[in-house]
Amino acid sequence: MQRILLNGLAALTLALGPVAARAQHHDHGAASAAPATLGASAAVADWTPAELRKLDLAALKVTLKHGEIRNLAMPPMTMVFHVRDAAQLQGLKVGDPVRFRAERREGGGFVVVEIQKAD
Ligand SMILES: [Cu+2]
Repeated sequence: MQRILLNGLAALTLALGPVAARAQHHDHGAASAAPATLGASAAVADWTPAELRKLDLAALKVTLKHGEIRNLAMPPMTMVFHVRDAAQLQGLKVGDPVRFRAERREGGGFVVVEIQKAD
């Protein structure tokens, strides 16, 4: 009985193996294709998903709970960013899902060069 079960599992693993391998290759292909569709802006700074946690219009600062920022080699975290242009914060409110592009700022810290509400 147990022998039959093990044989069954082995057959299942063999059957699923190639499917899993193909799925991984598919994901990898999709990820590497993404920067090409974003065009030149991807070379400047990647779009990163985040949640808007705090807005300080007077100080031109936002607190973002952000995903990995590839162009800054930064892992996901919650932190404060400077904002270059206050106009980009119009229509955004705390709790909004957003996407943004950030760069290292002259004089320290990081600056959001573009931010928009995510769908
Ligand atoms: Cu960060």
